[in-house]
Amino acid sequence: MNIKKYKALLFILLPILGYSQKNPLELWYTKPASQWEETLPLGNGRLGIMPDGGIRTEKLVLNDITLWSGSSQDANNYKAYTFLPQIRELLLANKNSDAEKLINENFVCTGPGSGSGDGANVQFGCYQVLGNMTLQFDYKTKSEPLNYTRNLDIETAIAATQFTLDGVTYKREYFAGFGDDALFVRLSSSKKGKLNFIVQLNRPEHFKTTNGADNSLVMTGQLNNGIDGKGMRYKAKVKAQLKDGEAVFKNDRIEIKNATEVVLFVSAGTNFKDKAFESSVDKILDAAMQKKYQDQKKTHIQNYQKLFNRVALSFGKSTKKTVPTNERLDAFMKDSDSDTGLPVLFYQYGRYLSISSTRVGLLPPNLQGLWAHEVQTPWNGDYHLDVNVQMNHWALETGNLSELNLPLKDLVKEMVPFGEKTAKAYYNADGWVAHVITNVWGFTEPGESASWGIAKAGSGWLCNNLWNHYLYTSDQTYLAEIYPIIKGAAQFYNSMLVKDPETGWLVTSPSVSPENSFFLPNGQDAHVCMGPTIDNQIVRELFNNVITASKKLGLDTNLSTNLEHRLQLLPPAGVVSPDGRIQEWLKPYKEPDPQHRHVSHLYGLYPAPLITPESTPELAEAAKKTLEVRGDDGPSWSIAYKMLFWSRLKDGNRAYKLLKTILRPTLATNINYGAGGGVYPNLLSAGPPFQIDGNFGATAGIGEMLIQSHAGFIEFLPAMPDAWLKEGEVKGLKAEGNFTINMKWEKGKVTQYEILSPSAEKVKIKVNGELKEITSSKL
Ligand code: FUC
Repeated sequence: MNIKKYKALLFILLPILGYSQKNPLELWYTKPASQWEETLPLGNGRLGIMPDGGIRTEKLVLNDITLWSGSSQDANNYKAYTFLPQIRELLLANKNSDAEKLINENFVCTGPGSGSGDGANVQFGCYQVLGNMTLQFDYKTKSEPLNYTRNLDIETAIAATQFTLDGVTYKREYFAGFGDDALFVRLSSSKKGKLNFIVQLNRPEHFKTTNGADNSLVMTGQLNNGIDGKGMRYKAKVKAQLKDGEAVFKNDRIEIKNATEVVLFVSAGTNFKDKAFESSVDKILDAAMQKKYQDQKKTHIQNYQKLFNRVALSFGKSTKKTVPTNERLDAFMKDSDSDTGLPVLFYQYGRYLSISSTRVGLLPPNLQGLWAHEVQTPWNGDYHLDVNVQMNHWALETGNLSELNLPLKDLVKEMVPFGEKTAKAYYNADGWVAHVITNVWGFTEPGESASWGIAKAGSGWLCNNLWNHYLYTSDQTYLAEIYPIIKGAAQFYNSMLVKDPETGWLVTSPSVSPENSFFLPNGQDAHVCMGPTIDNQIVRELFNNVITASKKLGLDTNLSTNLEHRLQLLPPAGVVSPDGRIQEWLKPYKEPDPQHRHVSHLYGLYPAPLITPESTPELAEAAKKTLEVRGDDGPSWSIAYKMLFWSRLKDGNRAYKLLKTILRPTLATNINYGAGGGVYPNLLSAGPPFQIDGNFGATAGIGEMLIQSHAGFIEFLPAMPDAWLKEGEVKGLKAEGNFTINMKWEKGKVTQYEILSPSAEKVKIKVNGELKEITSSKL
């Protein structure tokens, strides 16, 4: 084979084999974590472990993505629909506050709902920490350690701690297995027999530890279901393999004495969809212990890299790897342009966090992904449907992790029967609806307070995520699977829309613009309204998608004809207010909080493709004004959302400014609704508190700065900041239509590119400002 042919073959094979990473992709520190937000997150999509790297005591927080308190419930108020006419009349008469009162009395969920976000002991429930594994060391010396480092290598999904004490080097290595489905901690000392420590398992409540008959330490318990205490059951089990020394098993501990090397195996599970979870835990542990540690580690790395190495990125050379990550963040605040490696690391960290916090066949990442260290996680660690869970998935398609969208699809599919009951109970409507929050128990009812709980964009917004996966994969079997879901969501909106007499448009009623409020002409502060812009945009987009799907699948001609007719009667994708912004409500109300964190009325700009600079230039201009007034701050997810908006508006420097804002170092953990988002030293995003949507949103934002494909063509480098123009390379990013993109650029110009797809296809692209049609290369 000649060299040219060999090179071509390599180029074709690379997307399958994976790309090697040019930038060192590592987080590292010179001190143990002093609070949980400094610990390093590891996860295999089901089990999580966060080591703090403590020297004399190490605490490792354990998680299982399925571990929820609460239980399935029916919190529908089946009389609610009888109040609907009255609520709507009050809204038509501009008596929004009276409507809100009536909703609070008769139109919210029954019972405590989310428990005001503190729902661990009510039926809504809460995603909880599985437990803590603590290791208490006895080094038999009072000396202080030297050369301490701890790190997380996201190329291998392995963390490590290392230090020297009295001439002995101690090493710990941790990973959440992508081979056997267990957690692994390997400890070693450079001199024989120096490992002396106690292993314990505990959690803040509902636990019992025992000494398993098979030389193990076992923790079991049952969480509160919000009724009689008999909720979800769990089991966590630890076993140890030693080189030298001995392990003594006591009721609440394993005592390791004089060992040179110890591997701790942790297996865990819950009875969420697994009645035999106790024996599953045992089996997984036994299988894991059969293999040599080095083989286990090798399989782990291979399996992880199958996903991770699909994408490689570089914005030129960066030398900042030599600085610990916390100091690197500080330096980035002062001079960001010289560290082009940090945005690459942050992008790949987002992909790492996705791979680690969800897996096909299981649950999507919740508000904290997979990682929680309390029994009352902020906002119940639930699935918020008014931006947060959707944002958790926005980076996946461009980031070539498409299949990780499927757990969300599964969750939504399971919500449908619950949402059908809710649609009937409150609106006497067809189809299904979900409001603002859901959990693993299928909650679809309005939240407990009208001010936020009556938002009804949740189900429609979820359908946008489901649809995007289709756009990127062109998978017709998948389309057939999601069709009943998106059709049911469209049927709901279609059967509950009412005519606004002033404009003649069909709108939702009652609703809210997520979590925001406005002033009525009489000065009263109100939330509840008719036809907030987000609902109008969601209904428009959803109807369009259902029409497209029904035609592709050759189904439901009558329904799609009806939706085509109804589309004509919907409000436009945006209305420009007298002051030049996109109006958030049907009327140009004054706002108590013009810089409110939610920017729901730009849903049509992102994620939906309803507003683009090319197709709707006036609305794009109005979107810019909206964003200028909203400002560039907020909790991290809000900053990330603004980064995405500015990317779609093709302003790379502004998007970059927002990225820098997200990367502001913080250690704050208070619940924040205003300005002040950032990242913790472990690069997890801070609202504060820790909320993973900021990571995933910013990852999506970087993807959107490099490639956009929502407007009928693939645009290369649509929103590049000056700082990244000099040189760069991208391999393996994806565009709509199942295209894989490789490209290189220099001095702001794309110098090389390649578009790959399963079969050669014609595709419109925009490269260096020029729009053209080319044929893709066969993958
Ligand atoms: C919504 C947001 C908050 C927070 C919470 C989980 O209520 O407005 O900022 O992200 O979800």
